[in-house]
Amino acid sequence: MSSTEPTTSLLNIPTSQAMFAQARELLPGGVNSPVRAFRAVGGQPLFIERGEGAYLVDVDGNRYVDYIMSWGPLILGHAHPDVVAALQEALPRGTSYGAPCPQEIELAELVMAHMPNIEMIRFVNSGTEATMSVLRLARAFTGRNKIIKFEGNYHGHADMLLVQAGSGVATLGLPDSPGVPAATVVDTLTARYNDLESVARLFEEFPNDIAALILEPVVGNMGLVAPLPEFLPGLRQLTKNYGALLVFDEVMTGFRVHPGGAQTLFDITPDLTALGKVIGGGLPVGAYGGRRDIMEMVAPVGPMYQAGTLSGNPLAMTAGIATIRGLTAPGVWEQMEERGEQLMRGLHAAAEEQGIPVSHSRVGTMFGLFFNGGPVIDWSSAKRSDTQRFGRYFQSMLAQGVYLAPSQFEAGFLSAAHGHAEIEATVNAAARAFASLKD
Ligand code: HOZ
Repeated sequence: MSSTEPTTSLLNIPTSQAMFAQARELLPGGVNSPVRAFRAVGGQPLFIERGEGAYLVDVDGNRYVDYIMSWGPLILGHAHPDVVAALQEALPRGTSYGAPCPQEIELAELVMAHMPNIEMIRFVNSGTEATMSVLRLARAFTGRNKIIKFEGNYHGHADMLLVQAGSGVATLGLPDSPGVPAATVVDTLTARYNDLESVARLFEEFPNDIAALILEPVVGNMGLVAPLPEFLPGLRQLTKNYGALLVFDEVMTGFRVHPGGAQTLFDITPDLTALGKVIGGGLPVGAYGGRRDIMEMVAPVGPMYQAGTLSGNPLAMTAGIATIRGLTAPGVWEQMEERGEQLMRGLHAAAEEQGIPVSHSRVGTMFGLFFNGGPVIDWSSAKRSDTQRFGRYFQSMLAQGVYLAPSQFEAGFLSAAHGHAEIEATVNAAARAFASLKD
């Protein structure tokens, strides 16, 4: 893995270049979230003027088919008319009340209708808040302190979870972070994704100490890595055997791999679930929920404290409601699956034709492409990918108007706005990009 200093871009982006120079004086790395800085792929980030359906338009007027979709939330595409109309209707009535509002009930009911394992829910403001809070709850409920997480899984940036993490920290080669006191991670145990033995060993070593096992049921933060068939049922059994809670971090996979999340797709009942992204339709949101007996530990019903000024605010709730209604409207999901299949078939054929070894996968509306002959089943196999080659592929795609995540270790996201034409253009661009990699 290498981190490349910004280089001259192939693109005509003078305004973005000027803005980046200015932003670097004001914001660390010129960005507000590290992976956006393009450090792993060279070049520099684009400054975005607007989003329209499947497209992003930068401040220099260049258009790109977008496969980041704000890192997942925009499953209906940018500025979807129903989401915009709902927000326009809600906005004049205020942005935040710091008091209950009807939209909280509506979104809670909608989420639970699709994820029946969630019997009660608490809305928060980000995925990081959701995972941090859900683990406090798991510890409170079980009276135990240790948690298990997997190498290459990313659950936001709470101290206790910045251990062997994926996403930006994996991209930048910083799987652990300075500033995290050793005491806060002493109870964080790590296992290998898709390796039940590695989990069983931890339970054997600490049979009465593990409060919860948290995972991305389909990992979207080390590229896209799906669970092997026996993995999730095996985790359910192990956690049950040892009295630990199974926590699905579906911040990314919720309403993305299936309208009912990975828990519905794989028919597994976690005790607790963390959500974010899609349920806020592009506004800041997170949530955690699950078994009623556990959720009743949350204050003010129970003693586990967690609070938030903007939690459940009417705008985020409104965007989430409109987004979930849109993605579950007749035919919408099926069409996204179809487009996803078309994209994967096209990428596979193009790579094969050029003799470029890749390993690709798709689960619902998330996809990944590793420059790696595969199989990719865990962080060790993911990190064997040719990241230099990914960087060249990324730059070629960008220059051809396709905006991918600027890291080998992030997933791609489809939306309902990606039509046949966008997919075809993407596959044609990829064919040219793969051809250029042979030089
Ligand atoms: N954690 C997200 C990527 N897996 C967020 C990245 C960003 O917003 O820059």
